[in-house]
Amino acid sequence: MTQGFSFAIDATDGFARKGEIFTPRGAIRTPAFMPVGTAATVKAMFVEDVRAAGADILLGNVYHLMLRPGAERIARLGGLHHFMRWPYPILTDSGGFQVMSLAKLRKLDEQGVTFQSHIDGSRHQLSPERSMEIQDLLGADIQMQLDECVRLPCSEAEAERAMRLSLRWAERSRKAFRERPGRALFGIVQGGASKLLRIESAKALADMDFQGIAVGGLAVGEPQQVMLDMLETAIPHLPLEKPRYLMGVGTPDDIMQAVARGVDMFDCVMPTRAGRHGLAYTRHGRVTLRNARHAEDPRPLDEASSCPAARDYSRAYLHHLVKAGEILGMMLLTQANVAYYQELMAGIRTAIAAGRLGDFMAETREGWIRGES
Ligand code: PRF
Repeated sequence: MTQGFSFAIDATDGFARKGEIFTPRGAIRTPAFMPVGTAATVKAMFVEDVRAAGADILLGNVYHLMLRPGAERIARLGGLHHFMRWPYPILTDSGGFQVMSLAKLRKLDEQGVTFQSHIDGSRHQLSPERSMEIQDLLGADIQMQLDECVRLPCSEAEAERAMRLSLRWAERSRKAFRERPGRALFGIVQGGASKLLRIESAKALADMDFQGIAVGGLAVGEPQQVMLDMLETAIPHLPLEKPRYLMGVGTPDDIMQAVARGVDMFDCVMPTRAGRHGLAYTRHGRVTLRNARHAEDPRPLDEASSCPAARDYSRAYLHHLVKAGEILGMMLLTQANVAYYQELMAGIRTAIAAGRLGDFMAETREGWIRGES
């Protein structure tokens, strides 16, 4: 166990857990949602507002930061926390997933991935060892092993090859991880849509010295039920006492369903990306502000929200800002969405503590449906 990093569960409801991860940079209340801060910024938001919305931890990306401005440069400037003025915990993703979705001319072999930058075409290499070095230079509190995520659907043979490669990279990542007080390394379960492969991956990672375990390779094109089946299959083989992180998920409903199956942490671009595209997530469901029906609607997104963006601005004004392509529209909607996701997580945690997660999920879904007009 890494000194200075710990996880304590204080309530359970079925498979769902409520707890806290303790790090020297602060506590992370779980189940937690991590806003995505890909390029050392949660796009369109001040870090003070991200914090005020209730976020305990942000996600950063090795892939983007190694290309621009560079991990060594960030280290010289005092590390990622200081650079972006976020003194609380940061988790960094290892880069493989982003290489596969963003880079050009990718080549993957046993050693790692070679690719061309999507920014300027320059050539780069990422191995488990280099990814760990970069995450150390950034100063990430929670670091991720390098893995290979295959898109679904894919053949069993392809899923098996990527899962086994990811296990070998897990070993290499573990060896290369720079142990420092309060810093943690998470392994990543792969295995496509195969229950047997998922179980094998989960068991192998459970036996390795990780401080937490992520489930990767989901929300990559499969129906929600397949994702939930894979979680139900893999999670019973993971250690009870370590945090579990479902990578890149998801919609508010995905999150509630995954929590009910024992997931503790999430990240997703959905609230921030949707905000930049005129889409709001609220207690009353999704609101497409571009729609003409909001043009003269004086009501706010959510009169009861603690977020000023959701509570104090009319839908008519937000509609106008979005239609006019005004930057403030993106800022307000991003803020409202990040706040909604954090309110949802707070509601989930309270419900688990009260042993009423099922009721909370039903009430929350009812709110989304009732609000649709
Ligand atoms: N692996 C890594 N990062 C990820 C994923 C993965 O499988 C996903 C899949 N949803 C999102 N982000 N390293």
